[in-house]
Amino acid sequence: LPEGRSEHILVNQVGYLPGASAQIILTQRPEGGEFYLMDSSGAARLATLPLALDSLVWPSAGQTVWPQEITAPRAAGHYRFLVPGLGYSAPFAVGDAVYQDPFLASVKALYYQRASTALPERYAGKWQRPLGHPDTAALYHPSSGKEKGTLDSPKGWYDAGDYNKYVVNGAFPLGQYFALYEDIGDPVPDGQLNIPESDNGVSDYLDEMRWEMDWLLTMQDDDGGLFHKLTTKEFEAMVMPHEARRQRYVVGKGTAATLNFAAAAAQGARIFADIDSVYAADLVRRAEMAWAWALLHPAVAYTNPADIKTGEYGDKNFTDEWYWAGAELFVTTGKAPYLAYLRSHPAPLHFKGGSWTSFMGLLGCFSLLRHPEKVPAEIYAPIRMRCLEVADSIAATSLEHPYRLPMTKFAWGSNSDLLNAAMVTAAAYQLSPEQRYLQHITDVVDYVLGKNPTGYSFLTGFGSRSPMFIHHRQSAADGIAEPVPGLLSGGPNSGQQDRQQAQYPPDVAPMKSWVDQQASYASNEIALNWNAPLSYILAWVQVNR
Ligand code: 9MR
Repeated sequence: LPEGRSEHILVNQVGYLPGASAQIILTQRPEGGEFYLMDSSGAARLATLPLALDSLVWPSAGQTVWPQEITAPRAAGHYRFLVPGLGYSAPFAVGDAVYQDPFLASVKALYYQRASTALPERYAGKWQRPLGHPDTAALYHPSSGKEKGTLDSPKGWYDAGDYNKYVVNGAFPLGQYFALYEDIGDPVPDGQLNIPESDNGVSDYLDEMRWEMDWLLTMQDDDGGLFHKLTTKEFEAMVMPHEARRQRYVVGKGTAATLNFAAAAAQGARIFADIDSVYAADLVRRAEMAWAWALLHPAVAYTNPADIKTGEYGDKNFTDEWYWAGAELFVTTGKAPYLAYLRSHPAPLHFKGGSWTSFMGLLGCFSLLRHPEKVPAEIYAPIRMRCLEVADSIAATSLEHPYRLPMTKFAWGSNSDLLNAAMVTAAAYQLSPEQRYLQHITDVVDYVLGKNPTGYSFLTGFGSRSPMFIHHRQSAADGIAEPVPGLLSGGPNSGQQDRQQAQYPPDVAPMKSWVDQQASYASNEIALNWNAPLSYILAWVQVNR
């Protein structure tokens, strides 16, 4: 039998829940009719498994694949596969809490993204760093509607590998994080995250969420509308936060930012109600002010002014933003105007490839589905039915794909598109616990953590082969070999918008269009709204399997 680790056996490098049904992929022809489950040292043969010899040519991965069905061992431990003709797989763990460490890291990553604070060694370990971006005096850009003056707008999380703060992509991931809290209860009780607020008697999870919510509140103008973003004119160089000192501006004001804020603040009000009723009441008031502004300005699309070159988060279709805000405001307040909105607008419950641009409406639907006692049956029933239909279609489409994925297009942030799909099947599972939904969810987890054509686990710090050179300014500039842990790389992106800077292999297949290079902002960046559904799914799957 061959020795050594084979690149041609694709497994979840973190591991499996005990007894889980899963698929692994071989990308080279195996020999014989069986393969073996081994202990992690590779010395002891624990089980013999039948080898499926059917192969499939899959051009979008540039591969021929030999998928194998497996059942994870029931006994907790560490294992590998041995495939005759190929060699050993990466090691993987089996256990009830196998995703707990990656989950906690994915939440702790938000702490590492904090603006306006130093990260002392006590909390940040070797990724400690000085304070960056106090953001106490961001200049109003003319596009904000203000002619002069500055805004005091501290806190919040850096959006991604860059240091800007965008309202659209602050509120949206916050909504996804809130969804987890509402679906499974407090996933990180006080004292578990080792952040400065640990041991203050409040959930560490909510302490971390509040860092972002507090910032969003500063971005609301007196008239109720939300400025679009707080940003430099151009992206900073790959330097540490405290070295990134270019002037920051408050830019734009628009319907998408305003409605997303309304939604997240209204949802946050429910979540913070038991912990801080004054804060919660303020969130409701601010959310209603935002909704009122949006009624007066129902379709103000944001586009970058000529002198602003940073991320746009532009979206000209507000259907899903309206629905998300209306749904959260209705569930929180029960007031008639929000109900009227829901009655007169069909739920935008569809899966259009999983991009953030059309996903906010789904968050609204999930909140309605979570509160059957509050939602009139004639609104609830069709949303419930539609959620199951969409999940059925996601699960069925996935079974036709050799990697069991619901899509064939791999765009910017494709990993988040897949995880967003899993959030839909998770919502459906909560309505109707069908095995096929759960299977889809664990298949997505397996893909992200290593069972994908690149052979990498896309989560920094987890898996035997994970990104070392993410497009993330701190990780690039801190002089520490390991990137900040718990960050999800965007994943394969056939668009290769960064091909001038990054080196892709020639003619690389769409599902392999990813490189572990700092320059690759289009495939190997990280972003809040990519970590959010990962955190959701990792915690959710451990509770709901
Ligand atoms: O996630 C965004 C993706 O859908 C867009 O195609 C891309 C280009 O506009 O921008 C992505 O968001 C980036 C944002 O604009 C700026 N911060 C980094 C984000 C992740 O790359």
